[in-house]
Amino acid sequence: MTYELPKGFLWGGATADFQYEGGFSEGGRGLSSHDYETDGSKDNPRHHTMKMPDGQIIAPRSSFFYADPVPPEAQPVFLEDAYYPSHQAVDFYHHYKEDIALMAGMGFNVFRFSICWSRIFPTGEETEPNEDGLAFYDQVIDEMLKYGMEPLITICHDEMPMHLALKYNGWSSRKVIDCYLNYCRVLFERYGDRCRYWLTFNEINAVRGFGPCGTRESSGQAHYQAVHHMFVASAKAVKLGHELMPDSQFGTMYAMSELYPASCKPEDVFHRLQERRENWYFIDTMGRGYYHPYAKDIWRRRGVKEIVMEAGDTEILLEGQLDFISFSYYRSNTTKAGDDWFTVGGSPNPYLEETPWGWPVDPLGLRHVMNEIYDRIQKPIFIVENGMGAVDELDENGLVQDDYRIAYLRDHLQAMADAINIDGVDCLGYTMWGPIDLISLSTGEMKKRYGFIYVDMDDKGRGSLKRTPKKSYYWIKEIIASNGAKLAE
Ligand code: BGP
Repeated sequence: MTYELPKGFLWGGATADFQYEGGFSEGGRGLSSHDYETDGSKDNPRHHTMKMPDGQIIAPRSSFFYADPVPPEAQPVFLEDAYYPSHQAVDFYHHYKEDIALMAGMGFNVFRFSICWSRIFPTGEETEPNEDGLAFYDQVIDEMLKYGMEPLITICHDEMPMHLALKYNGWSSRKVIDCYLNYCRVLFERYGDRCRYWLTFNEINAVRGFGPCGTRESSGQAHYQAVHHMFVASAKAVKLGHELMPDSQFGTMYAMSELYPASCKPEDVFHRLQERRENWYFIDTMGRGYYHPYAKDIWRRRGVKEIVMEAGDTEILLEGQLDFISFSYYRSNTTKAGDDWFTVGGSPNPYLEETPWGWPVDPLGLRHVMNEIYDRIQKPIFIVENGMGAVDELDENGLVQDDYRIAYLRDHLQAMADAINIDGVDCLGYTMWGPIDLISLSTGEMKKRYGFIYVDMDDKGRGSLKRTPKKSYYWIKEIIASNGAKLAE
């Protein structure tokens, strides 16, 4: 069986503004909810730096699954001795021409990036957008189009203007839906003539805590209410987008690890179903346009008393269904009765190797997930993140010989091609995470690198920021040029 993919398959890379763009105080950009999040490491979680009214500094953990609650009276503060990776990131803001040319050099025909909401609406509540911010993304889009690269735009990648997070407690308020739609309208009117593919949110099923969805509490009630507002906002954005841009196609992005029961013990298998539904909850609601009956069981188990809905919410969920289902896939997880991803964590899988950051490597899991999603929601899918975070060392010639990355990507791309060519899954494309090294979301490090292109920068932002293609750069170029056929070699 060939690994060659159907004609028109989209090959590219994916990034997020606060991990890649930098330029945080330039071009009229407002503060974003990740801006006061410190760096960290695998064993040292990232923090928000906050000040209490009595001057006491507090540092709640910001890691999304285990985020600490943020007291309502706490205000963000920048500390002189802290490092905030989003401020410079790897400076796409000033390197976009060079970076896009490098991506074009690999043959990318799509590039996924996120627009920084506070670059367009600095507080989220202005009546007029920030023209400098809009002009920046005009230049980025035009530069991509020069090379025949389709933009795939994430409207909201785990962030929001700080002002909205503080004033409204993020997505827990319906007010934020209006702010978001205002923002979407501006994007659609400005870029709709050049951009077809849109994602309303990133990893909507994973966002918890103050950074990603802006709520100060990480409790089930606050979280699921905020998520309901995000569902409504997404559906309204899809409807508006289809009206303003008839050729547009919309997805929302989900974090989709494979999930195995730790044994064939019926209790473990049933527990796997319940844990899996914590993810299906998001895909089912947005892909089908209504809450599945099992939602009530999730709310009960997660301590949700009631999801407050307004008249029209049910209708809009149906009207604003997604056109395709997009997801990230990095790893698999294993679960047994008594495990809880949000509290206890999962179980080890003795059959799989792990990356240096402890993420099990599981290419066949990708094929399985693609099938599961496509069987469930009969809409095209789109893999919009995949890749391996690794420590890259420069050799004596200043090059990175990243055979481990090539092996990871080859195995995952072969699995993807099998899902398409053998299992018949309709997949629009594949965008590898972080084609140019960027800041890690979970740890805030630079050391955890994903790219085909090395960036000379360390964990504290020191370095020339020089970009150098790695061995994998030349490998993926060949794979893309053959539309996958060379994966067989
Ligand atoms: C996803 C996010 C990305 C990205 C990626 C890799 O959850 O959508 O923003 O960073 O994971 O994770 P990390 O950077 O923590 O290695």
